[in-house]
Amino acid sequence: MQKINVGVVGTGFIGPAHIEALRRLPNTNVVALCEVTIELARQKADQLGIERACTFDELLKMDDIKVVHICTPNFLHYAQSKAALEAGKHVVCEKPLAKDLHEAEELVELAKKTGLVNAVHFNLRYYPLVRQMKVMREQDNLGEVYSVIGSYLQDWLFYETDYNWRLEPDKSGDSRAIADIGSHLMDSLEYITGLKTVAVLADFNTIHKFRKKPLKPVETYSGKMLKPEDYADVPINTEDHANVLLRFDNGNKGVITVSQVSAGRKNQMKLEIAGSKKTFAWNSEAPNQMWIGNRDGSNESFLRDPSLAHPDARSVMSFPGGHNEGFPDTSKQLFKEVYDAIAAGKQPEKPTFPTFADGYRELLICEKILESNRKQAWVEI
Ligand code: SOE
Repeated sequence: MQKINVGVVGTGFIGPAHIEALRRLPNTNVVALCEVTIELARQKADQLGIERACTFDELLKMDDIKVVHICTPNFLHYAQSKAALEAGKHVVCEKPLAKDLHEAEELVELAKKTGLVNAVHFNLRYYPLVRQMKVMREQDNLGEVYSVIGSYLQDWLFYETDYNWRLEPDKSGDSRAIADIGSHLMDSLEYITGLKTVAVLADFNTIHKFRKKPLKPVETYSGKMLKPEDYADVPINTEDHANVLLRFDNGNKGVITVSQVSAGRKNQMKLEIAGSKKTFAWNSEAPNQMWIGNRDGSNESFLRDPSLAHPDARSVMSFPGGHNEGFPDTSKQLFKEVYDAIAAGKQPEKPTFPTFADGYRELLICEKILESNRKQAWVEI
C-alpha cells in the first residue's frame, strides 16, 4: 500500500490529536512538523517521533509531502491553507476555516479550481451515532423535524486566570465560543436534520470582563496556575456564553446554548431533535448511546453497535458494541474518508466528509449570529 506523506502545522492541543489519528490509518505517514520557531518544531518533532522539523515554507517545498494539516490558531488558517493549495498540497484545516467570509470564500474557490482534496475538521460529525441519526432521519424514521435543542458546554475557561489565544480577536476572530464550539454544534445540527438555518436571534454574555493573561506561555486545557505577578489584566470582549434562537427552512424552530464557563461540563455537546414520529437525544460525553423517544410506546436506548447500525454508520465504527469509541476515534474516521479521496487523487463529486464549503457555511452562520448579537435583533441567513 502506497503510504501518503503528511506534514502537520501547529502542535497545541489539536495538532497531536491529528497526528495520533493519522498514525492509526494504514496509508498515512506523518513525516514533517512545523511550529512558530524551528527550535520548538524540533522539540515537538522529537517528542512526537516525527522525522522532519521545518518551517512552513520549507514544508511546502517538500515534493514528497502530499497533504498538509493546518492546526494553528484561527488567524493563520486562511494564509496557510491558500499557500498549501497553491503549492499543490491537499489540505485538512481546523475549524473555523478562516477569520471571515471573504477569506473563506476565496479558499472555497481556490480549492475548487485546483481540484485538490479539501476538508475541515468538523470531527464531531464522526461520532457514529451522529451519522446513525442522520441516516435514520434520511430514512424518515424521525419524521418532519418539529424542534431542535442544542448545547455545547465546557469549563476550561471557567476562571479569570484561564487564558488562551482564543480570547484575543486578532488571533481568534470576533467570536470566541460560537466560532470555537458553536461551529461544531451548528455543523452537526444541520448535518443530522438536513435543515438549513434561515434566521438567528443571538444574545451573548461575557462573564469575565477582564482576564489575567499569563506573561508566560500556557497550553489549551492545561489550567496551570502561575504567581499573581505573572499575570497582566486584559479586557475581554468575546463571549463566554451565548444563547441563539434558530429558524429553519422547514418553518420550524430551535435554540442553542454554548458556554466555556460551565463548571463540570468538560466538553459536552448535546442534541435533542423532536420529529413528527420520534425524538432523538444524544450527548457527546456519553457518545455510544442515543435515546429515542416515542409517543405511543416505550422509549428506546440505541447502543453504538456495528451489528445494529445502518451501513453508513457502521462504516465509521471500528469496534464491536460495548467496546466504546470516543473523541480520538472521530478524527481517525474523518481522516479515513479524506485519505480515501487523497489516494484517488482529487476531491470527490459528493464528498462524505466536511469540506471547505462546509467551513464557509459555518462562518456564514457565525457572522450572522455576531451581527444579530450586535443589533439585538433577528438576522436572516
Ligand atoms: C477548545 O474549545 C476545543 O479544543 C475546540 O477548539 C475543539 O474544536 C473542540 O473539539 C474541543 O474543544
